[in-house]
Amino acid sequence: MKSDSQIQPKEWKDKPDRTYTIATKPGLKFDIETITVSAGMKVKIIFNNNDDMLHNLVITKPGTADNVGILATKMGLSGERLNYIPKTSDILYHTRILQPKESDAIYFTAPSVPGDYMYICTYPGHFMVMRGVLKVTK
Ligand SMILES: [Cu+2]
Repeated sequence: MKSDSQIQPKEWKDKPDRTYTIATKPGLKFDIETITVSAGMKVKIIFNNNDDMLHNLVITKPGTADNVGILATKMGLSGERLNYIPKTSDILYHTRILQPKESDAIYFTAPSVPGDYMYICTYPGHFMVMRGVLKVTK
């Protein structure tokens, strides 16, 4: 399996507080649809694309997932090259777009504001169903 994992931030002296592995399932699904973390926690998400389609994992600000998905869909032919990541401040963290059987990892500090941060796949046509929630608690 090819892996282009991003590198853990240097300022993290220790391992992430939490590591999650999320995979894809047939029918445009993430196999984990809820993750709960505390505000400010250091999180690593490994994303494995087990499917035979292209997918990414994009974490969005509360209430913005649908708009982000629509923006990505409008990227047209340049979308794949840009990982279907539209230019918007509503995206907090994201993997690259993964070919079938590829894997990627992202490291981030959980938002300081509690709330439901939806994660979606922004490949065109997927965001309506391919979604989960990163729940940030105090
Ligand atoms: Cu997808």
